[in-house]
Amino acid sequence: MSVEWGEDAEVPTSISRSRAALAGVLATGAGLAAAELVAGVVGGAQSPVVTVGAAFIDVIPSGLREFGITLLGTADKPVLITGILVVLAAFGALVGMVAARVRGVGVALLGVLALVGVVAAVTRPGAGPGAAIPSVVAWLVAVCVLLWLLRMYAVGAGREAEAERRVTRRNLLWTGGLVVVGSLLAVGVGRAFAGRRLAAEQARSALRIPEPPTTAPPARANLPIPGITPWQTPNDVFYRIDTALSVPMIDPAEWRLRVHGMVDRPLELTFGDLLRRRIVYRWVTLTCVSNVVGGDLAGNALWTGVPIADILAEAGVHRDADAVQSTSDDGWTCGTPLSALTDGRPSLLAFGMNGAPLPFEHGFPVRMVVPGLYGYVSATKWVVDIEVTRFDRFTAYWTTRGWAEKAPVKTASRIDVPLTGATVRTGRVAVAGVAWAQHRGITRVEVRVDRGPWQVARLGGEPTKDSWRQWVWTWDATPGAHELQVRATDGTGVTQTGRLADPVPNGATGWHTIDVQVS
Ligand SMILES: Nc1nc2c(c(=O)[nH]1)N[C@H]1C(S)=C(S)[C@@H](COP(=O)(O)O)O[C@H]1N2
Ligand SMILES: [Mo]
Repeated sequence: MSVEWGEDAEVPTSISRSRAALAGVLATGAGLAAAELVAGVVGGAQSPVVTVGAAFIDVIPSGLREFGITLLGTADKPVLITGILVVLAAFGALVGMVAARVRGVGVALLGVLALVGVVAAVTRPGAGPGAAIPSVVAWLVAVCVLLWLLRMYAVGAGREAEAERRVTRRNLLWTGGLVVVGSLLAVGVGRAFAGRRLAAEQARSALRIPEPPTTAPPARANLPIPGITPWQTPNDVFYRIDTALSVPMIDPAEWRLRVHGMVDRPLELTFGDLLRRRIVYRWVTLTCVSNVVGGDLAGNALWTGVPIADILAEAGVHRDADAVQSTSDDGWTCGTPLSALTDGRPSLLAFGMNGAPLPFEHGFPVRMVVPGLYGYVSATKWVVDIEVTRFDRFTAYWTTRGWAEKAPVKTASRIDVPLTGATVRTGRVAVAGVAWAQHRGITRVEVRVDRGPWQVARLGGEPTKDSWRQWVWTWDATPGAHELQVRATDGTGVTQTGRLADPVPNGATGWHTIDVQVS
């Protein structure tokens, strides 16, 4: 077997054109198959063949497009896809033959192909940067397979060439078979994922959830300051944090929630069961423990859901329990103090966000929302299991990785305008932002300039103490370089500490500080 692996530089090797072409076709196919797999698994990404087809339809002259549709009718799409595959196969054959002579040029040609896929994908309407992933993976896989096959198919030019030829003929069969079977598997798995995704997407679009009386923010919550963070965060810009490489795509018809552990009556709830319960609408600001001082890992939304307390009461929680361990569909775990779920605050099993069904990335069909606790200890998305237990009996996902077991939100405030580093005009300047201390509320925000005396800011309305609050302070700015700082005081009368602390293990502290130029 030394032939396959011992291809040392002194022995000239050769490879027939047909074998090289075959290697190129197989490699291109393997790359595309890998892309199908990735596109199926990764949300927001699509098969390059499909995206290139769609882009092609968009760029050809409309006359030609109409002609194609008239000529082919409903067969136009299969014909287009077949056409793309034929072109790809021809291109793959060419790549193989070129690469047999100069590896680098073959690799580059595959790169050009991948680039077409990337450009087609990221220019699709609504495409995110993730849309490029399948084509990039396709390129990497195609290159690896190509280099491997060329190596396996090469024949030494020396005396033993005939024996080698027999070996490589065998290689041809098993390597080719391996690539074909692997590719088919990848396509199959990718398609299965994509099918599940499609079913969940259709189920979400068809889903009707109870509508809140209004999704508009309460009057006075928003201050009329240009550049300030809107009090309500729209779903599509709401920060997203989770460990899910592939967003769980759950059909609500198949969703079940187990409620068990230290309870008298374990429950299993369907989505329909949830809809038939007492439903509430609550504004709650979510924040991430990883948020740095001045950071933007926070958002405020109107959540529709069922109070977790109602469900726990029905299950009958044992007196000696002190925690709930919740688990997501993808196995992420979270530990929440029982008290935060039963003390009357609006801790919800939420299925609506700003009036719409939860977006998939935010936990569709059902997630937890608990005001006053950081997300990693309360806000389980895609929740499927709630176990009433004790903190001394389990360790949740982030707690095993060095984060605190319990993590109430720390009082925080942020300057949104002016931006740090900005240049503003001398005179009256609106310094404004948001402050949060969920479930304690914000009662005062103060600003200081160049470490001078603290000045009290005007606050926006506070429809609930579970949401953040806007604030504004009018600064009489004088020319030169200045430093601005903000601090907030919560409903218990405690003022935010200026001591700097990192997010690890239980949340950052410190006053948000910015520098501005006044001219
Ligand atoms: N299933 C699951 N739920 C999760 C997480 C996760 O990784 N997996 N991350 C948590 C963290 S750390 C935060 S800050 C919030 C963020 O919620 P969002 O993405 O809707 O803003 O979700 C929480 N819920
Ligand atoms: Mo988080």
